[in-house]
Amino acid sequence: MKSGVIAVIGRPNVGKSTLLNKLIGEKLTIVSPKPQTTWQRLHGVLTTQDAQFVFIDTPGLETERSSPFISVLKKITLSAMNDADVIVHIVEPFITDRERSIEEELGKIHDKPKMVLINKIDLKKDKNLLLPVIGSYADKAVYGAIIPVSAVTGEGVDVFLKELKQYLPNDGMLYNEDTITDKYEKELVAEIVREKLFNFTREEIPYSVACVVDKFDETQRERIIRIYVTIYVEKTSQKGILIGAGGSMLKKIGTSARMDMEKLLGTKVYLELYVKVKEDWKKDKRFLREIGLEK
Ligand SMILES: Nc1nc2c(ncn2[C@@H]2O[C@H](COP(=O)(O)OP(=O)(O)OP(=O)(O)O)[C@@H](O)[C@H]2O)c(=O)[nH]1
Ligand SMILES: [Mg+2]
Repeated sequence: MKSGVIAVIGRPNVGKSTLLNKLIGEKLTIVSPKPQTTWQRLHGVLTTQDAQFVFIDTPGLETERSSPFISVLKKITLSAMNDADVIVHIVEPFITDRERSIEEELGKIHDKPKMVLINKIDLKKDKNLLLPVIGSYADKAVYGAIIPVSAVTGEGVDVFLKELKQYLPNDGMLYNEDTITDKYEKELVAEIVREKLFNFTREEIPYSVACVVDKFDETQRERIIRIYVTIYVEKTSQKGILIGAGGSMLKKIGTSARMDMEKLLGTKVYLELYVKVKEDWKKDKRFLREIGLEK
């Protein structure tokens, strides 16, 4: 049995989280069409007959903008890269200076194998158009393998796992064979609410909210789990938008989140959402620790 830890990195929105969910075959980590959806690192564990792959989903690497919060996210990605045995750089089927800048950073890491996955190939009808893209990632000889994949259709994922297996350094397993993640259910449900905020709200709102599970009551688990979540926003004006006219927005978020939670937890869920204002929560180290974004 071979095993190893694989950091899945890349620019925001390239499909890192979608790929991790596809690999594990469960919706573990949240996905949205907006950049910078993932804030946490999350382990997704895939155990096959002769190998155990521990994938780490990471926040997207922002190469052009900077802010104290972007630095917090970057630190999380760097820590995952540090802890990993293999680094997998996810890109879309093109190359720009932003991919080049990540490639350059990876070129400085000599003690770990690196691969690049060219994702979203389902969007390229003419596969011949991929050849120059593959060529441009081969240019600098940073990557041990360059593999076209689609995290949505699953195309290329087998080839990727086969190649990746050769790089796994350990003998034996790192996690129990039936473990699929390092996160508690309570942490996963907070993320589900955040995903709905990313999918249903606009502009700065999704980037201003943090979700905390105040209570996760599973004393009657067979019948129902009762979950109470507080959504923290940065400004009073955001609270109004989030609640919506007559509570309509909050209701929409709650219904959709509850359905996903029921799927994840395999039982009925009663969900209550509260909205509170917490100015400058992004600068509050203690709060960031509480939601798992600081050590
Ligand atoms: N067509 C297509 N869309 C994809 C594919 N993979 C991901 N997407 C879409 O790309 C968008 C971003 O996906 P995510 O998985 O959230 O991307 P991410 O890299 O985790 O993004 P951050 O967490 O923001 O860094 C979503 O709308 C996905 O549905 C793919 O293989 N094909
Ligand atoms: Mg993500």
